[in-house]
Amino acid sequence: MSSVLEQTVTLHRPRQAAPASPAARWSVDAIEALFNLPFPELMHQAQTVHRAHFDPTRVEFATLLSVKTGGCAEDCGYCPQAARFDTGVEATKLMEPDEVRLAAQRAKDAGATRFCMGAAWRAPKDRDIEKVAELVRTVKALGLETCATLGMLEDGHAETLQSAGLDYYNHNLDSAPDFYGDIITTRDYQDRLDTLARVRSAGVKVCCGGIVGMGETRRQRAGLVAELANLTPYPESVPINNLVKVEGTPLADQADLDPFEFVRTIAVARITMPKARVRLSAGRQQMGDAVQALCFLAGANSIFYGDKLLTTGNPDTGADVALLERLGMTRSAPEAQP
Ligand code: SAM
Ligand code: DTB
Ligand code: SF4
Repeated sequence: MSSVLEQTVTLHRPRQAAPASPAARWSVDAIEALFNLPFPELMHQAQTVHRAHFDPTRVEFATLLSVKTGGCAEDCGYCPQAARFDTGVEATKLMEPDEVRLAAQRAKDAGATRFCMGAAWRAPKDRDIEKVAELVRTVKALGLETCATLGMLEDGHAETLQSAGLDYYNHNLDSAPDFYGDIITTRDYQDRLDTLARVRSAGVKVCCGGIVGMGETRRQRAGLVAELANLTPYPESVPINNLVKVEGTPLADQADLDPFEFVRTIAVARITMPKARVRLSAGRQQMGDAVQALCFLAGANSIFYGDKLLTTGNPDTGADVALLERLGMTRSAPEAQP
């Protein structure tokens, strides 16, 4: 048996070295081994990586707006906006630029630096893209960073959005490839990867993450992080969502994920994608302040800021400002706009 000293020394030595070059791939085994580390060791590694690239006291505020809600043809098992689930979400048409301008101005006045527009589409049509491009121009003119999440893109769509001033496109892989089919059947993993490739080649930055707490195993959480970290390059923004259980969806009665497992997921995302904005995304309202603080310590440096996510609740802005203040933290300053 090893001595206490030997055990301590082992614990303080990183057990899982990062891949040698950016092109090297993270194996699921290596990522699962990070998940399996003792919590203090995992947190230490995550904080070391975080501090090498970011000021750990700063958090980005990104505000979401659902510009086209509900009525979606897809069957994503977590989603309140799928038409086939009876969730009480009413379908709306795409919002007009004036309405979006007002919401974006309010978000900016409240301290947001990024504004993300979500639409419940399987895939936008050419004319939808033209209309969203107008919304992007409107938001960009206010001096905010722009992001959109509209579903699968066809050739040329990402280029049109890029020309309008889109900074980021959000399209999540959502889960590990070997769990994905349990949650979504109407589009496959490769469709998602194809959209991400189109976004990347148009010169739009990639925002891509997933959801945990859907009944996946720890190895499958490692599988999701491996897919994200092995994208070349890895996404600039990585939203980690904790499932929001919505009545009427197939996942409404899913058992809660251990909060420490959520914190571990944030830490592992931070270690494997050192320069990404790791966003503590959906699920904060159900999480409590202490778990959120642990997520910041694990390397999360972005939140969705505003009373609503797309259709479900989010902590109110005053509570978020107060939480950061209690922690001696502040929001990130806007990044330089080109
Ligand atoms: N329809 C587009 C799509 O699927 O790409 C864009 C909007 S969709 C609502 C954006 C993301 O929100 C999903 O990929 C999923 O990760 C997240 N999301 C949706 N419902 C959620 C829930 N109940 N809990 C946590 N995250 C959720
Ligand atoms: C992301 O990863 N999470 C956000 C955003 N990207 C679009 C959406 C969360 C949605 C939570 C459920 C709802 O409010 O409808
Ligand atoms: Fe539709 Fe997106 Fe919801 Fe899936 S996640 S049902 S594609 S809105």
